[in-house]
Amino acid sequence: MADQETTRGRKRRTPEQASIDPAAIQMLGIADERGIGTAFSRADVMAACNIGATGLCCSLCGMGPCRVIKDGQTGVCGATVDTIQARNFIRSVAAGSAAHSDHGRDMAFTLKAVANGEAEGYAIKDIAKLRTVAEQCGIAIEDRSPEEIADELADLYIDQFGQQNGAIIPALRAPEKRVKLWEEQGVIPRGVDREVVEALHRTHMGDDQDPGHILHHAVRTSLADGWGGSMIATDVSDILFGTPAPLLGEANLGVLKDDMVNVIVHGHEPTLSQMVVAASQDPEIIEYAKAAGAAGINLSGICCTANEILMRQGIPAAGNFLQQELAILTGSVEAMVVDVQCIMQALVSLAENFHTKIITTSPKVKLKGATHIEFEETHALTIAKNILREAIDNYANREDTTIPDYKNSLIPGFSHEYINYMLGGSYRASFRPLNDAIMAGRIRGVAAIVGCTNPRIQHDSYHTTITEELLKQDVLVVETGCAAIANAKLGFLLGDAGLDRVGPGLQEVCETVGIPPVLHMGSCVDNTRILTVLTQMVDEGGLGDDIDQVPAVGLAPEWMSEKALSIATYCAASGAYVMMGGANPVEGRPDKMPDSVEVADYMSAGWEEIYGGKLEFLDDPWEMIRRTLDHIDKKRAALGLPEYDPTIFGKSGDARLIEIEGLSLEDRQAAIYGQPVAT
Ligand code: NFS
Repeated sequence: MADQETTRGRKRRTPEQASIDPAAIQMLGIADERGIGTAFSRADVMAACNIGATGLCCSLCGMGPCRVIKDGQTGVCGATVDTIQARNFIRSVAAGSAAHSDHGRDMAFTLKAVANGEAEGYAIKDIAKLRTVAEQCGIAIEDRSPEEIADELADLYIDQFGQQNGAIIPALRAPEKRVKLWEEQGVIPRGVDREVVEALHRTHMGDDQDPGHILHHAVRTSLADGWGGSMIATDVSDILFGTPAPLLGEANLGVLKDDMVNVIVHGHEPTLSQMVVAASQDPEIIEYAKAAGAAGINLSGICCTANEILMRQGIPAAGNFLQQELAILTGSVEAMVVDVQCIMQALVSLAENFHTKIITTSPKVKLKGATHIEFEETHALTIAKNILREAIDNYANREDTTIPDYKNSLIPGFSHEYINYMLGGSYRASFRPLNDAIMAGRIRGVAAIVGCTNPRIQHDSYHTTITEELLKQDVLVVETGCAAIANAKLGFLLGDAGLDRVGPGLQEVCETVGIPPVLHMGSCVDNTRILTVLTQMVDEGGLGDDIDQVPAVGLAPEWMSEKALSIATYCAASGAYVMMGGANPVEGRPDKMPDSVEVADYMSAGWEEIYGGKLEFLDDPWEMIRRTLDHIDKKRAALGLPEYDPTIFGKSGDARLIEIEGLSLEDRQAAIYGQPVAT
């Protein structure tokens, strides 16, 4: 592709080539003017190593690193390219699974502390969800206080990490047929930590060398994430902070304010950010900000922390992954408060050009040169207030600011509970209308567009190209993570604003139910909500008896993190067709070995045969769109559903009313019912 050629030639891209987001383009211009580097410019001058990027480098022992680039070449130990690629891949899956799951573990510990009155400022917000989840886990709920139930649930969740044998409990929520398949294949995780540790053991020098066998364990390790650690993280976040429901929010750098103390929370775990939200609304803190000459405190988020507080409290998102540096470049950020994951080390040196304080808070993550204020749940609110005071004290040091005048409104908060409710109404929550719409062909199928942004791809461009086209093709889109923020910035996540850009059948459904055509379902750990929706669609009936039969596809068009590889693997093993855009970590073949495609083949055709889902890496958004539609149509045909035909829809709902306006009563009745209605 043209952009990549440019990158390989180590020429700098213009801001317009680097991003499609006008706010990002403006800030990249300022970075260039001031000679300040960003991930975009570093990606331009740092060409990716094409030996490592395509999986041809093994650095697992001191005899190497070995680069397997010639026909017949192996590592010093004899390791073949397939073994090396499978080992590198599972190590990434293990790291991704570990990151999500450790987040889930911390949430479970917070639940335990809250249940025992040991966590300052927290409470059990969603008792209904606590009871539902506890019951699903076999915990008695009758005549017990929320704290008693939460205490037992927390213990059960904590046990899922260290369990040695059996099956982790949340995995059993999958459709019956899927659970049976996993049992037959021997991939149900025994315990979250056990699978991650075993992945590392198996890839130590001299252990597992059969690529298929290694990838088999990659599946088990990833399921420990999606149907284990991440699912626990989502459950506990909802119990403690409330299950999301639609509300109004805003996204992009334009949410920063010139006359207020701007504090950005960046990272992933909602334990800290929720407390910063609470502290920012404290009258004493607001007064403190006013005394410093500001109009108040303006809180916003970056990355998945943004999604957590956006979908629960409507706190604006300043941007997605690639905007963390750009936010600081505005000169208007008093403090960027980070916890874990997706935090660039470059933040500290970048912030030295401005007054911005980078504040680390997790005992697991420190950045040299940053201020460390360690977060402890026992006095969380006090610490959150201290962090905000630190930011307010820094307001006096602010110099010139350039805040881009770009932001867009959105409606986030589509938890699976809410989708169920909105489709059925309060007395009959149900997925029936969604299934019916798919079965009738009003909705052609469903696409989950998720994951990161990556400076090697024009920022936001794959996300938005794919979303835009699939909506025209009547595909309902659900989103999480940085993908959701990318499309929010383009206005797709706001009911009416996006509806003139979607196909006729999908438009009818959106108008009837009152939803945007793109549903924001949360952060990356909340991809588990998508698993739950797919399971409930299967349970509702009419779309087969397992996830692999549902006309649905998963896409991570601009992936970059190891967490994305874990998500992709558990989705494929759950029955979904998953496409990743950009770099393919199992692509490389030594010269003259074009037929040897074992690892890539195994993840595609091999997994499809076993799990009905598959994983592919593609670097062309239009090819991803083509394959998405092909797959959806193939699944529709397999279910015996009518062929997708957009010409038969778009004549009911609001469109119909507009069309018949001005007709006589009889003619209107004839238009609607085929004949006048006798009175
Ligand atoms: Ni997901 Fe969320 Fe964004 Fe990618 Fe990072 S924030 S956990 S990994 S970059 S989507």
